Amino acid sequence: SSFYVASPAKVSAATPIVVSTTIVVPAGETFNGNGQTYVANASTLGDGSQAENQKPIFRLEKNATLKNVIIGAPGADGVHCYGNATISNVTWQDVGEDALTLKASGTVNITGGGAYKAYDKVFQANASGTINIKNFRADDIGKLARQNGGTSYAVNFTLDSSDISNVKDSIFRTDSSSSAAKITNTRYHNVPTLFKGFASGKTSQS
Ligand code: ADA
Ligand code: CA
Ligand code: CA
Ligand code: CA
Repeated sequence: SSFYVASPAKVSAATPIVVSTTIVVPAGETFNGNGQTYVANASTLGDGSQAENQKPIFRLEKNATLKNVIIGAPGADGVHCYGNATISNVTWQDVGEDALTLKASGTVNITGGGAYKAYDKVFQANASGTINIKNFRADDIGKLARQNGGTSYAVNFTLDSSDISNVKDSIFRTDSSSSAAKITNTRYHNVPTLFKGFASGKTSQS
């Protein structure tokens, strides 16, 4: 027979880029993902479970920028920032062990994008510094940001003009009496606690 069957229109998203070795963004440089989706090779970087010591998909050296990236599953250990970083329009569709870690002191400015399905933490501060989150969406998470447990250095957290929903624990959590957190102009749905562990006078919400 001689039926002619047309190919279906291509409507699905492009195939994800499977990252087998951490992509390093050198100091001061910008990595623009142009909206493409990146996932970890589970056997080399990590399966995105709650097991510690998975590797990141992206490692940003000081003053690097990551923009227009979608991180899919498995997300492994997400993004590691060694000092100041700019994170613009990055979406974690299914956060792995966590989404982003401040590994060396600096300021991380996260603008736009979002994070979904984080069993525990989205942003993890393992060094002193500042984490500013703006125009962000997060849903189905444990905590939005957490200073590494038992540490006493200072971390300043801010959250502005964002939409946060379905949180199990809190927005910001620390064990350090010198850390601070400020939330402005943000919408919540099903968020039990905004701040956990901060000293009195170190938090504000408006
Ligand atoms: C946990 C763990 C830390 C560190 C952190 C992280 O808090 O206790 O040692 O691994 O996760 O950076 O994911
Ligand atoms: Ca962890
Ligand atoms: Ca997840
Ligand atoms: Ca981690």
